[in-house]
Amino acid sequence: NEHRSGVLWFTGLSGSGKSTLATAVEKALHKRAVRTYVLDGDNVRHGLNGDLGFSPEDRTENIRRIGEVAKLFVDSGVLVLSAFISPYREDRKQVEDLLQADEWYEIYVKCSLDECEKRDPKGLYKKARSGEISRFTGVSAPYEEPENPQLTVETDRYFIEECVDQILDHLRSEAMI
Ligand code: GGZ
Repeated sequence: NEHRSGVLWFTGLSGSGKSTLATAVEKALHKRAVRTYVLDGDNVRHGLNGDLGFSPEDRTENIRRIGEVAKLFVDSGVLVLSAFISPYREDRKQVEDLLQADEWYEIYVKCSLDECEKRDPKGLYKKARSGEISRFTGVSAPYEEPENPQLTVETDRYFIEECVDQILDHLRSEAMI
């Protein structure tokens, strides 16, 4: 099964659904025999980036290393699905610049802060509001929305399955799969 390697870069607030979407898209791609790898906090922030926190400098370094790792996977022919807040436009641009134009797909996982806070799956927004967690994205740290993402999926308006279909349609239209 022919497919081009590249990076689907999911960016958005905590609780917007980045990892859920990346995993669901991966499952759909596996049915089409596409080789994939999901990079997210679970497999990166504990190991490779275990030394990094959430200061602006650490977030930048977090994204830089993830970008380099994603590039290695792309070189090996894999389609990478990366799910990090990646709040800074400049940091995302640095990753984009590591790749060829047709290897980079920025996907904005758009969800209102209000809805993310309602979901609050790990209770982190609550802790951020009470001050127990400082510099929390959307509450006490910035999130810079993408200006020209290849695709925006609105998880507060559509079901996850619909967002997955939107992403697959886009990949097909780009002859990625
Ligand atoms: C934002 C934080 C913070 C702070 C811990 N700000 O919903 P989660 O829990 O599972 O996803 C969030 C994750 C963000 O890590 P990233 O590597 O994606 O961030 S960045 O791209 O900005 O480097 C959240 C948890 O870590 N978390 N403290 N202060 N999210």
